[in-house]
Amino acid sequence: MGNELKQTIKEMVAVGKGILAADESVKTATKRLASINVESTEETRRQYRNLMLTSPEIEKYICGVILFEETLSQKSDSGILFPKLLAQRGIVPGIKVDEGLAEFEGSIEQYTKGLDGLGERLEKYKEYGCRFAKWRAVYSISETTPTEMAIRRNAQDLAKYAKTCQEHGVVPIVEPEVLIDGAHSIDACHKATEKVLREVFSALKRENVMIDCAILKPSMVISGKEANNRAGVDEVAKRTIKVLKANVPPELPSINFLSGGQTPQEATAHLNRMHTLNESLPWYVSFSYARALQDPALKAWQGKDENIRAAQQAFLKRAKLNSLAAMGKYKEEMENMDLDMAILN
Ligand code: 5MM
Repeated sequence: MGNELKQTIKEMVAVGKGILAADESVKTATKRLASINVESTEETRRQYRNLMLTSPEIEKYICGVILFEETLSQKSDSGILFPKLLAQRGIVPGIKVDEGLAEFEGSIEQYTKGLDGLGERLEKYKEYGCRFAKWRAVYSISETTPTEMAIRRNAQDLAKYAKTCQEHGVVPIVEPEVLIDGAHSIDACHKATEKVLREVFSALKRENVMIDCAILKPSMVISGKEANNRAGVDEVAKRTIKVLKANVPPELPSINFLSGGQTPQEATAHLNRMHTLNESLPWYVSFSYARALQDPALKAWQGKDENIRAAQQAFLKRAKLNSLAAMGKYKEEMENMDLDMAILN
């Protein structure tokens, strides 16, 4: 089992590459497609994922893709099952295994469902070629949240999930997301993230999860979306690295951020700045974005065949820029450059 996990980690910790999160549940995918007035059906979701996953040379920038269960048995336009198509391109297929969120009784806080029967589901997903999994826990910031109770319960469930994955030879991505929603300060986000990460790593240790065979997908330390005077790129990068260094063991191989509602440009700039702080980072630091990689492509596509190429270009552009950011080589002026400019190759 250990060798299987280590091999997957080796393929997913590749300098200048990151993870594409394409694991939107039907409900979320329907919301995304509604934003471009496309009806959400099994076929339109397949078409949209086909567009991204068949983009030329994505394997230069993407080392893993998180899929949603429905996508596992869907095929590309050329008739190849999506997980197989990815593997053929040297990209590791992964799967979201949580079953969404539920509210704690009498509270606005949430926990994540999906531990029941997880082992059996993992075996089924492995038959499709999935080699890593993802589980997301969410924490909202308000005057009274996140509570100790929610922090403890979510950490415990993330650890149980991670342990089960490793027992089945599947690398767990552990995703604790401190939500950006609200008008809170970056300081409030910093404090909440600190508590959440501390509890997550003590739960992982209690559960004997092999830290060197797991990946962390955290949110950044950032001001609330509605806050006045939101912190700039520098402060976000510095505070994020500070909180990670204080709470994430150095044996963890990779940290792949979620974008969590940041604009695509913000998410790229923040990642880049973390690599230009002149700080030594014990882990590989990269991306596992959904919206920050996909939004420009979705807008360019509009559900029309004639826009597929433009949509793929928009997607590749974000993938390339985030790849550069993961090496500290991104510059703001690249946003306005042509995709084929030498600097982007
Ligand atoms: C936070 O969401 C994850 C990262 O996406 P962003 O970079 O857009 O923040 C993402 O993997 C998420 O888990 C999926 O989009 C699935 O969400 P749902 O709510 O459909 O399970």
